[in-house]
Amino acid sequence: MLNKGLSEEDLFSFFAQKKEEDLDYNYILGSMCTPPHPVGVRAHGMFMETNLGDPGLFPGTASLEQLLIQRLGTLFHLPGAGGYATSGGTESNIQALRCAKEQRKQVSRPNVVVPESAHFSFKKACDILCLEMRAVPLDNTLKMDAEKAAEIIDKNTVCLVGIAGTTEYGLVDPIADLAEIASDQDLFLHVDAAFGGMVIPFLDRSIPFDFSLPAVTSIAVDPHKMGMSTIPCGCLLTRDPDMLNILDIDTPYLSVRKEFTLSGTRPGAPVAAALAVLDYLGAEGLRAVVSGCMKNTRRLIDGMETFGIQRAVTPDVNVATFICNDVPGRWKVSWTRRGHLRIVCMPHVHRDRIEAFLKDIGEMYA
Ligand code: 0PR
Repeated sequence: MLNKGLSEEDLFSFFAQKKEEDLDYNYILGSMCTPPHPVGVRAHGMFMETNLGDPGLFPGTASLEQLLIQRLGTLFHLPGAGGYATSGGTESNIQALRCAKEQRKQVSRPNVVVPESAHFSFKKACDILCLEMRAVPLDNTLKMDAEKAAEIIDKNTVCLVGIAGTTEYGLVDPIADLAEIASDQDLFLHVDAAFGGMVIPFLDRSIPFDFSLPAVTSIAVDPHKMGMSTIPCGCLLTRDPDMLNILDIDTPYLSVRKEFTLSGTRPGAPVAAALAVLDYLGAEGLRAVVSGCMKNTRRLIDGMETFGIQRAVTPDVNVATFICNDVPGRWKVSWTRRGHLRIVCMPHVHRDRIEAFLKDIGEMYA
């Protein structure tokens, strides 16, 4: 701690210098984050001091959270869905598994069945909740093999998980097949649509993944990814609007008597930002964003293949992967655990960025 405070000028010139050290989004091709939409930034600024952890003090902000959940529930074909705003996919997945475990309290050695492609947040969740994580192998298209999932499920399984928009390959697991299994075995089915939830509803092609499948119990979706809100904003949606109450604990001195959230203090600002972006763009605007991202994904894949760099899979959403070992240094890409080059065509990855990348990589492989 400094003894004497800095002048505002010195402080912010230091901060500006630090900000300079951060990478430029113009060259970031491997992230699921994107600069927030300007209306999101404006809304965030308006609600900076609000705390949803004590909603009775901020009833206006709390009603924005309800609106956000209502909008997303409607998008997922269930306007009356329950849920709340989390800090992101990790918290949503933890909370879904907490509910699933709590619903089957009598199971002494509970397990969760997830695809091998599941995000590492499930490892954290299982670790915290003392759940055994059973990974289901993928089929040759790198999607969860539903038949194998059915074989791995047993009487101690408390939750089946499918991914709608896998982190590494942008694929949607066969959620309709998983829903059939879940319905036959009366299982909790959680869909991790942290990335895909804001993409799949706006694709030209319809892919079943949401509450339109009666067996889907809960869905994780992150406005801070394709929803262009400020960070952090995830949402957990539940078919039963009261489901989360199973996690209620007493909060005797707050403006509410009980809470089911994982965090105590929760920021209202990114929640307002998420709603602002949804309501400003509307379905039409979001469809245009997704359509642009998908066009760029296809252009990238076509362009790479003209250089002989083959795609690893044909993605369902805007994540492109390639059999490729190296890219020109200034581009920040990522690599999957199978060693494939991975590029996420987020909203900031405009067509001119794709063309600039293709030009660079074309020269490298020429
Ligand atoms: N589920 C899925 C399908 C995800 O892709 C992610 C994050 C999560 C859950 C967890 O979400 P939170 O990170 O919001 O808790 N996927 C990205 C990833 O691991 C997160 C990310 C974003 C990482 C930007 C790096 C980065 O630069 O790739």
